[in-house]
Amino acid sequence: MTTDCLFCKIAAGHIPAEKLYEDDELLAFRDIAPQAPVHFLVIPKKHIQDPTGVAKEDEGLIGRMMRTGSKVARENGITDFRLVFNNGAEAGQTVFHIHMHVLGGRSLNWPPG
Ligand code: IU
Repeated sequence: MTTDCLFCKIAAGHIPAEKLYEDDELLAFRDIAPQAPVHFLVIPKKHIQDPTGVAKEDEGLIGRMMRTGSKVARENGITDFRLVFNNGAEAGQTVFHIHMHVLGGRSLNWPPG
């Protein structure tokens, strides 16, 4: 755990979150500022700063994030959804612990802003 990282603190249970799924490696929880009727985040419990920081050994973990996000989306009533990883401030990343947004429950525009 990185002590000054908000998502490490959520993963460790030190800060509360509305959890949708949890196992030894991953946590899914609702975004506090939802941008769609269904909007949750999937994070690894291991601290990885951003997609650029994903190592070869993490490839399986990232695959599990996608599979888990898709399963939790279906469990929350959506079959069509968007998966988003922001990498870096200019791309909209505000929390520097890798996270996958899962958004759905309304029509989503493309391209994003
Ligand atoms: P971003 O890709 O780094 O911009 O996404 C960070 C998300 O984390 C953003 O959608 C926030 O609303 C969300 N979030 C949260 O769910 N809980 C928090 O305590 C904080 C941010 I700070």
